[in-house]
Amino acid sequence: MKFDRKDYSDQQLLDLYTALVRPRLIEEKMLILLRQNKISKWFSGIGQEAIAVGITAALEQDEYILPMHRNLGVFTSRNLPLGRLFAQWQGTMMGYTKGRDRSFHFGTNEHHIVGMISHLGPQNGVADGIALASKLKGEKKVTVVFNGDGGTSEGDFHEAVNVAAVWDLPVIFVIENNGYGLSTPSSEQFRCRSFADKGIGYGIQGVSIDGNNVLEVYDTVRSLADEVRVHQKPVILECMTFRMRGHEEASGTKYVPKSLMEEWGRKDPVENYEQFLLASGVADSQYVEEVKRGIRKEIEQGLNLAFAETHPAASIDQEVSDVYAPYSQTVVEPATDNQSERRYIDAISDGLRQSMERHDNLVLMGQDIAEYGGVFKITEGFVEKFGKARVRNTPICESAIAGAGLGLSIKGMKAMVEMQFADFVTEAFNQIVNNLAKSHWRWGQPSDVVVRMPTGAGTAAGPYHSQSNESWFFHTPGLKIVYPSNPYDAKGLLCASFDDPNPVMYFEHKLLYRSLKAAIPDDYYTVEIGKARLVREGNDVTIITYGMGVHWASEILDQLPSVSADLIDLRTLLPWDKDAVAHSVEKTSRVIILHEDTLTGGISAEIGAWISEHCFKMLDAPVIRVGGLDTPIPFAPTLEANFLPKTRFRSALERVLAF
Ligand SMILES: Cc1ncc(C[n+]2csc(CCOP(=O)(O)OP(=O)(O)O)c2C)c(N)n1
Repeated sequence: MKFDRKDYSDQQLLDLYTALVRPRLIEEKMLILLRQNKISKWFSGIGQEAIAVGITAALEQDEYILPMHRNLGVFTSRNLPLGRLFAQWQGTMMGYTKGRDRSFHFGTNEHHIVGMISHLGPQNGVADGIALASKLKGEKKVTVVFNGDGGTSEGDFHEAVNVAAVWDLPVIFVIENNGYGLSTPSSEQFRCRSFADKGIGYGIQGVSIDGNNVLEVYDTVRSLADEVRVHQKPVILECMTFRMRGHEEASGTKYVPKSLMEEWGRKDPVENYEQFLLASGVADSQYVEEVKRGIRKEIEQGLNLAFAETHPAASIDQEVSDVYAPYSQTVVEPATDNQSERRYIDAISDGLRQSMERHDNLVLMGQDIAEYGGVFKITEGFVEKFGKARVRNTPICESAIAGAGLGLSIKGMKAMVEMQFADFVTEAFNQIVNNLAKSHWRWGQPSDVVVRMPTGAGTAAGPYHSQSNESWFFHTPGLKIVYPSNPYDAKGLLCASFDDPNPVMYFEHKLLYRSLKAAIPDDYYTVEIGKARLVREGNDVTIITYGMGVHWASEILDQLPSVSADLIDLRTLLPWDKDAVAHSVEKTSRVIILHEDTLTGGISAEIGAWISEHCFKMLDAPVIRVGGLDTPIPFAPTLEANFLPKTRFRSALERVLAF
């Protein structure tokens, strides 16, 4: 292995050595502890340390790094206190996740590190968001995200590189090409000759280097980072390396030919660099031993701290209270009595515009939302008013964009992600339920993102432009879900969603866009999230619904003047208003729950179960649920009407009243 020291001083070379030996010695210690059953699992980076160490050393301290499971060197090079790092691995309170997540699955803004979620690829979209924030703030910073060669097969990698290319984001996409993804060799994972070649496909620069040569990594990344900071364009950096141990310790390396192990053993990054320093007289053996002795001491001290703690005492309150970022909403009243007649769609547009004015750190992202104004024209005229930097057309990359929302939050910004149709949220599902929803609970990072979801049927648009999918998210702790049924709530809840630092799924019914009008305040105002509205008051029955259901139920009640019903519009589905429901059930003793979404596992199932458990003694009849048929949504209007619950609602209502 050839080392070219260029103009680097002896001290720089020695610092790099210390940084390189530290993760190796920690790992060696961890392997011993693993054999002694003192730690539970270990993902080894032995043989790959030069990449994490060289890259981290080449960056500025406040440039974000998004590492993977083999990048201990990133954490040690950013000087995380070892006691805390070891405590994190042990799942104790001194760690970074209050014992909630394992190994390297955490971030620390103090050290400008955003750790992975298990799914690997989503890191890349988050990196895009961080880089976008840096770019918008004019910071001239680079963001570095790590990938294994296997992880590049994921759509998330492709989407994020594409977005970075199109948006000229200052990201270095590092690929540690170690020949295997778990047991799968490269030949069964990808066909490209070199990952540097992929740069051509994305229209960006691609570079391939020896990832075992710490000087080459350091030197390349220093100059690449300089270029990226100035030219604000992404780069793919492939680092050739090898994983000398199993995927994780229990899985072994039987599938790896011995010759490969021997060949790469000779290229060990730590030993080779040490030999270079000794041979060139930059260090002597006494120095090397001193460095190692010092690090071993740090490790022992760290372990003493970490092992002094036991697993956290569990507290339901503590666990539940960290699901959402702390926030207490102050409802904003309109400044004047001025009102205008606005359609539901105008109300959304007004709320969005006034939120953009209120929050100068809010960025809108979605397909065709810029000059074109969005497929429903909600953002028409926004580019002229707010500029293209804040009103961003996106490639068809829902996952990367949702991830970018989290990245923007990490840099203190707010994001709106518009799904062109709620149906397409499937592409961003992982980012939403695993990243956005969990980041606050895992490591205290709020996801200040509103995902707008044009939803619902009634437009004869078939199975992929009509779905109600709110219950997919209802089951996910960490999200909030709002679903306005009228123009007043549409604007007030949207504005409230942007004020709230938590991720909010904002459902807007397409059929209501242009069919519903009301006089609403011209000024900015908010509606309380989590608060239902009593649309009609009565004594015989409680109707619980939201969205289109509010209008269907009103229509049927108009036809049945003798029925005296409380009609509750939930408005917020997560967290839903239990008090309003209990209060009404206590009065009426009969409940029917209506929603457009399919019945099985729908939101009515949860609410019905809750009422059965908590209001059992108040009930005079079983809780009746009415929803869409348990089928996909058909295209032909006759079939679609048959799918929707409206026609079945009246007889169900009569049934509950007859009990
Ligand atoms: C979406 C997803 N699928 C599968 C896995 C299981 N898994 C974890 S790591 C891994 C191999 C990753 O290989 P690579 O990206 O090359 O990284 P390396 O482990 O070689 O550093 C697999 C299959 C996962 N974590 N996430």
